[in-house]
Amino acid sequence: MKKKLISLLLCGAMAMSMLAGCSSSSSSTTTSSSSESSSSTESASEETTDETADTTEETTGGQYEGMKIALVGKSAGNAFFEIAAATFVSTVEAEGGTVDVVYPEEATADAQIKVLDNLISQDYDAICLSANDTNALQAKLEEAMEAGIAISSFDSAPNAESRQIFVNQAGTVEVAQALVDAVYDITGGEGQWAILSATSQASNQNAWIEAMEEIIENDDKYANLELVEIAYGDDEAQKSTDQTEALIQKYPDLEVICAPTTVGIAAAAKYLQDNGCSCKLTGLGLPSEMEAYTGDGDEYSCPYFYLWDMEGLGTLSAYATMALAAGEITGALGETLSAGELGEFTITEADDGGTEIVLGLPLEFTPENVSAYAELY
Ligand code: RAM
Repeated sequence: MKKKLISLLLCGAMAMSMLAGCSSSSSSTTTSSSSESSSSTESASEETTDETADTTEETTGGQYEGMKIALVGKSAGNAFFEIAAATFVSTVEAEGGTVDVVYPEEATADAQIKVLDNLISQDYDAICLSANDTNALQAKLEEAMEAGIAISSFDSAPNAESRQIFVNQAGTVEVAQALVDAVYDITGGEGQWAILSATSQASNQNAWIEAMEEIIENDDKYANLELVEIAYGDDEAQKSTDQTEALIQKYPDLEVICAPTTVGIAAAAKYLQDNGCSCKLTGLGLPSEMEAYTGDGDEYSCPYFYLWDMEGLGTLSAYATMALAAGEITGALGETLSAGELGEFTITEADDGGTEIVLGLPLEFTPENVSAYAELY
């Protein structure tokens, strides 16, 4: 609260600033690594071509020899998917299979349907996808399953009828609870906060937001937190920056923005820090993109944030997809999956009535550990 007070006072002195709650220049911030960080996300909306992983490397004659898998992300140019894809691909290749990593032209269901249309005719054993929409992909994914293609999902789940299994990076409620508690802690338990999400249709972001709202409604502890708006930056860096600016202008007393998207949080972190805003930030981010903005001092926009084991996500998704395609699991409740070094997992019931495998708990990134994690992802 003391830190908050000081930064409010600093900002108060600049009440004439065009940006409510922010100082007018970026003089107190480090900008070199900031721009590096944003450039990796800025390209997200521009890279639109299908990207195919190099599948020509020698395989090792593993237990899934010749298996052909497609991995479909939400959109191109998002480092989150590139990182998850890297371990997914290496895990499958080590077992003798191949992976084509394909990104839709934009983060929409229609663009993913186009991708799926193309993949269905190409003899894949399995498709593993992060869904841009909960229900809109159902007909196309059912068509794929009828054609004999195993359908798994990771990161963002299509509805229960559209998939055989969902690899959930961290329990939905656990993620929501961590974020709500961070907002509570950073605001000091009361005040205005806003959510900066990805697209309005994103299954995973909507599941987290719904769970956050439920937690807040059902516990008086959070009664003094006022959620003023849910804004959507569409997992595009520029749009996320614009949405952050709009929130700051619209709500001069805004205390915290929670961005449950790696693209959104990185864009907001840079904006808030460069403009010396008193509004702080938390959410889900990549340590490598958030390192420059994470710190205890007033000059940093983010005190701490969360994500999960990114390498584990790629690895577990790969093992689940291979086991499904090989018929070793069907995705039914109670089945077990052996995921190499990650160990054994049991298939459990997901909140939407389908099944899932949960990788683990959310990881917290603080000023103390962010640099070490930034070397990983
Ligand atoms: C973005 C994507 C992804 C989400 C992360 C946290 O990169 O929206 O689906 O899991 O953020």
